[in-house]
Amino acid sequence: MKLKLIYPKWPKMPNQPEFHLPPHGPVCFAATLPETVEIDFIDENVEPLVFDEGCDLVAISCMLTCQIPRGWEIADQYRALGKKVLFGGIAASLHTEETMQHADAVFTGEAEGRMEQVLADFRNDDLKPLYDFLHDFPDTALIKPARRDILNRDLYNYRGVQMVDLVHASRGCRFKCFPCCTPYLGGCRFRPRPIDQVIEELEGIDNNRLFIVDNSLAQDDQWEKELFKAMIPLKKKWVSHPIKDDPEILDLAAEAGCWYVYQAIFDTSDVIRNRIKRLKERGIGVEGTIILGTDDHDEDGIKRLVDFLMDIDLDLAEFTVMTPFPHTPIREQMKKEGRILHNDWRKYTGDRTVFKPAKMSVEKLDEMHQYAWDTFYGPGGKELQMGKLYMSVIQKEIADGTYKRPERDRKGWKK
Ligand code: B12
Ligand code: SF4
Repeated sequence: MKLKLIYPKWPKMPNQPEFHLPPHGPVCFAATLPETVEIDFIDENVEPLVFDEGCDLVAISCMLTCQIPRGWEIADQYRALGKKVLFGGIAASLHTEETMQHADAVFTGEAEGRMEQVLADFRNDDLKPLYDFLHDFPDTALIKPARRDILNRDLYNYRGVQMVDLVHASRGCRFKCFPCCTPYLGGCRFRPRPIDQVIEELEGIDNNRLFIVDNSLAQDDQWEKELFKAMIPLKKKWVSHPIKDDPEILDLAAEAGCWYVYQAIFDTSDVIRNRIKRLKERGIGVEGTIILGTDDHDEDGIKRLVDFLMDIDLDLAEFTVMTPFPHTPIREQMKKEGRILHNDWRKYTGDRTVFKPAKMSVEKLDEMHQYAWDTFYGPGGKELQMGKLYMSVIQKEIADGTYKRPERDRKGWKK
């Protein structure tokens, strides 16, 4: 059976350098399919989609709200050609009813252990409009190594620099932060994968640089310590969401190759200042993720926050405008207050204001968002700072003998 698996294009944030990471949802989904399924994968962010008919079933994987309208367009076009279309991924779970209008079947939730039935229904011409597994979580031991072999790896490097490969060691999140839909999707119970399976997957990835995309690694101290200890011999270099701010765990993370972490920064407190200091003392870089436009932010507050970020010497900052994504606590609150301006999902990119801010106009918040990027990075933009972080990883790799120089051919950089 031939399956065309598509990851639709989404609008990138103009302040971000134009690089692409290999998608993770589609390769994890691919790992849930029987080997008899022949997969033709297209990531429309890095290559053009050709509407060919040489497939039995079209599967569309969407992660972001701003990506799903393009998914619907693709589905409509394929269905007009007489092809059956199956949707899945995070955004399909967040926009289920709308997506059902463009699909023969929508799958919500996690796919491990569920695809045999869906494929059997397809073969019997009996696809159900909805396969709802949203809050029925599979055993994490069923998660197999992602099918990275379906990716065209040459498309995921940036000016000759090897980008990261994505991997995850757990699902679910114990926390319930106001802007986040992850508890709705993955549940509020931390669900780690068996560590030996994670290590086996890491060993099999032909890339020394990884992005561990788990929601937060700071969910279970014992598990986190065991994971980092098991990772030390691999000598991988990795980026992740927060790790626990605990001296022993931070030491282990550094030893296990932690290169930099994403750290949400909401205020200018000493708690944040000291947390960043402890990471940097261990050679771990920090990319702050900063949401602008919360109800306590006015123009002055945002200026003070940006000054603080420069003062604590963050390596990178990612500024987004608060966005009421579906199934988040903040959306529920704003709906009640009548502050959501529209549901034009293509504009839910995280870099434009789609709600009425409490202490500013919409235009002022957009202006302050740009102010934050320009002031923090100056004329070199994020590219210059990213270059520095990549130099730091190259130095770490040279120090432990894992550095591989990129190859070059006549046309330019290869890998
Ligand atoms: C990795 C990640 C990224 C990476 C993506 C890299 C890449 N190329 O894929 C990067 C860093 C680029 C990114 C960016 C952003 N992200 Co992000 N990201 C994530 C994260 C942490 C993990 C996603 C993931 O890989 N999960 C693991 C995989 C295995 O799970 P999965 O995709 O659900 O796949 C399973 C099933 O869904 C199913 N499945 C998948 N595909 C298919 C297809 C079919 C046909 C079927 C049947 C099943 C199926 O099978 C898989 C195995 O069970 C999620 C949070 C989360 N925990 O999910 C946020 C998340 C998706 N991101 C989010 C956001 C907000 C963003 C940003 C907008 C802003 C930001 N700063 O966070 C930016 C995008 C800005 C822009 N416009 O450019 C939100 C989404 C909000 C929304 N509704 O759009 C999330 C949910 C986090 C949150 N805080 O709420 N992100
Ligand atoms: S923002 Fe991170 S820590 Fe908070 S609920 Fe979402 S995934 Fe969990």
